[in-house]
Amino acid sequence: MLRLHGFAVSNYFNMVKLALLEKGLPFEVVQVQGSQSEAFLAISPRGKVPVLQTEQGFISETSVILDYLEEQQGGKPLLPVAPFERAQVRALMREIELYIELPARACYLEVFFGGQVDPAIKAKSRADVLAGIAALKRHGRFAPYVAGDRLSLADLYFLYSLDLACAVAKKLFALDLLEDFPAAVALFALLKDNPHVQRIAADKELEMAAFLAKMRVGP
Ligand SMILES: N[C@@H](CCC(=O)N[C@@H](CS)C(=O)NCC(=O)O)C(=O)O
Repeated sequence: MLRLHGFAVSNYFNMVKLALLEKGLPFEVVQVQGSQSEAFLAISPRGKVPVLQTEQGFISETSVILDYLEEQQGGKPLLPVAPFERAQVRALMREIELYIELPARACYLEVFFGGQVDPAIKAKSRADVLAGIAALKRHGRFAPYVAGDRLSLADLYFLYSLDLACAVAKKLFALDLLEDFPAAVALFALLKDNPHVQRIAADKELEMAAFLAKMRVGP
């Protein structure tokens, strides 16, 4: 059986978990946080979660795990069949990851863990996240899902990245990223009704307080 290593507060872990649940693939969770311990680096070269354990070995990097599940394991497809449409989904995934999640991540220390982020990094994060949101407005179809009329891998990146970027923008920049983005608001509402999304949110809630306490660096 597939084993998914990670923890319920991790947004990347939750992307893979939602894919597994949507596909109806059996899996078990191995509870672990990313680390630089020798033992963990042996299964995840950069020490990050998620990691998928298969019969052949370990796979790290969320987008690669998602591709593997798509190619190998059957279940409900989360990529379209036509190569051009698949490319659009993959481009949207990449755009959300590189231009929204990663710039927002530069500020998680201050927003969630009580630390301080250098003002220059915050200014760059603000500009980059705004440019990323503009790109998503340009490229996303929101019909009603990010890439069209079906749930796809792009929705997993949307769901578990935009929420964090919104928290960063609200707390550090007093900005509402969804203010002029009604299609994104509607998609969040739609996804919130999905029972697998609800289960993941409940699992996350159970672990949240302990995780925040463990990560806290400030007063
Ligand atoms: N590029 C990685 C990013 C995964 C990632 O950032 N995971 C975080 C948890 S959400 C992590 O493991 N952080 C621990 C660390 O950086 O030491 C992926 O796509 O899977």
